[in-house]
Amino acid sequence: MARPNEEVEAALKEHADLLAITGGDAFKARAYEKAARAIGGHPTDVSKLDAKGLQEIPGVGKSIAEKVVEFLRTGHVTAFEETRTAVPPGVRELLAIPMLGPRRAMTLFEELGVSSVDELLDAVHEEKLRGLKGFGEKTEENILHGIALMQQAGGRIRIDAAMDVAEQVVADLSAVDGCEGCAYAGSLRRMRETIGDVDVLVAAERSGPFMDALSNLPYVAEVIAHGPKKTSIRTTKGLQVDLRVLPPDAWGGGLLYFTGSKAHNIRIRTIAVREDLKLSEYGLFDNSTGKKITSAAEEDIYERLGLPWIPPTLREDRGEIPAGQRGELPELVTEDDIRGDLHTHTDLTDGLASLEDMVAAAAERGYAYYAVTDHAPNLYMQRMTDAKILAQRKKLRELDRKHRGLHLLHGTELNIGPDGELDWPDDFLADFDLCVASVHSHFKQSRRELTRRIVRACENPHVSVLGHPTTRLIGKRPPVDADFDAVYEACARNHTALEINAHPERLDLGDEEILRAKKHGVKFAVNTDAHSTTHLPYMRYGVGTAQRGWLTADDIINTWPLQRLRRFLRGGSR
Ligand code: DGT
Ligand code: CA
Ligand code: CA
Ligand code: ZN
Repeated sequence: MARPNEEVEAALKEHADLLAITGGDAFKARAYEKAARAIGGHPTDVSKLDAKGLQEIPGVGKSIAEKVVEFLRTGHVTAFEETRTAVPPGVRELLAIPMLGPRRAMTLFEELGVSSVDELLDAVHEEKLRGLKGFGEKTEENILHGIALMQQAGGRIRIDAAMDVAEQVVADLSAVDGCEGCAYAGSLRRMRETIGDVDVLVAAERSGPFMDALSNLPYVAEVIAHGPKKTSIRTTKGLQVDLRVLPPDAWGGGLLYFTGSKAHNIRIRTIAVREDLKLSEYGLFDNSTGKKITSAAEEDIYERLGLPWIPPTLREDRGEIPAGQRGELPELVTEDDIRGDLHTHTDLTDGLASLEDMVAAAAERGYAYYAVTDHAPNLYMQRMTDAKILAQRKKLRELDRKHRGLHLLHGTELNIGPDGELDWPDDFLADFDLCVASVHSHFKQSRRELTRRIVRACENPHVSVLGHPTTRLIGKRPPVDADFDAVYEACARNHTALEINAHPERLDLGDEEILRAKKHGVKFAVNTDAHSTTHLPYMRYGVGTAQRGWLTADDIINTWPLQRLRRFLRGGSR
């Protein structure tokens, strides 16, 4: 995704929040929020557009377009400064707390003088929030929960943001003279759902030029440490990048060590010790003579330890080492195995791109099939009607004829109501090629209610996929409290696939849940839930998460040929 789009999105969103805080025009705040979202999801780089071009983006009028141009030219917007200075930095800090919201942040400041997360915690514990206007019974609990979520995320960042930075650094350092190899390692190579810092490795004879190059990159805000072995910087967005330069003949040893995980490293080091070998970041050595055995490639080191090469996404000490010793590692799904996306939206509901544009982007990705699944009527704010969805079906069938090699499926994303009820009667659902069903509200029901509700939806014969099953938003909203073993059981029994939602904010199911679900013999679908053409490439994060859950292509219905997928969608097992 184009970096400038995200930066503009963040700037406009902040302004919208600050307007809401200062009691400004609510209409104006909403306009900024809408424009922020549209620009964030715009398929092309907005820094290449002038004010006129910007105004062609839905929701961007003349006044906002001019401010975006100024922001892109100077990095700030003069007209925003006044609102910005009216809000103390501490209140801006409060805005980062999930579930608090701008208005309550301002009330806390005005009524209680609270201007930091710590002060807010004190105020809650001293029961000072009770009786404040707009703070209900549950607010205290929600605030404490929001702060806990924020601190749990502990400065870790979303995988897509880390990936953007890592790929940029790798490209920039690969262009430096003397570079014989460059890659990112650490949690990002293992595709963990959040990333603490980015670890980059370079293979080269001399380290100096790379350490200097990193420190001088334009997006570096601070050099934390600069040395011959390791240099660490912080980017303008606050992400730390660690660089290590290795001699080319020690590449494999270094890559293995710095990929981790630490738990995996400790395990394989124990195997080395048993064979009187020593494994370090420099490679594998004979313990008695100190002579180097091998270090150039990861494969050679694993082989000398009696192991096949272990894919980074499995290196978490979750049984991959004994499985490798037995020759029983799974043949992991790859992005190449994915033949289509089964959960996507258009601007008929809350998507940002037209049906035509979404389909063209899917064709561009070389998919064999592609499902359009706009929201159904029970999400009232989306204003779906029978007539609208049927008109879309007709349009989609026509488009399907124009796209050779890409088969279009007409689906919908149903809303699982509080009692597990769905939007349309069964005979209407029967005419869709595919129904995804998801929970979008009533997250706080009791465990029994939630379990019954989700199971009931999965039992509907027309539902083929349970969308974002736990509804968690990483760092923002916890998973719902349901008996997921019962849900997975019901999905297996009813041939309902569990979604692995690939959006980096969701990654739902996550790796641990996938491992648990697989034991029930259930199938999965890796979907992007794209609301814009720029979201389709999120597929890679879904596949990474599926790999971390030890899944093969056979476990995932959207790797299957169309005929087999269709049998599954009709309710058959294979
Ligand atoms: P992160 O950055 O928190 O998302 O997670 P990682 O896994 O990238 O951890 P990081 O950046 O602290 O270190 C990168 C890799 O270096 C880690 O996965 C394994 C290796 N490593 C770091 N410290 C140690 C250590 O004390 N012992 C061992 N065996 N390996 C370590
Ligand atoms: Ca790291
Ligand atoms: Ca690190
Ligand atoms: Zn969706």
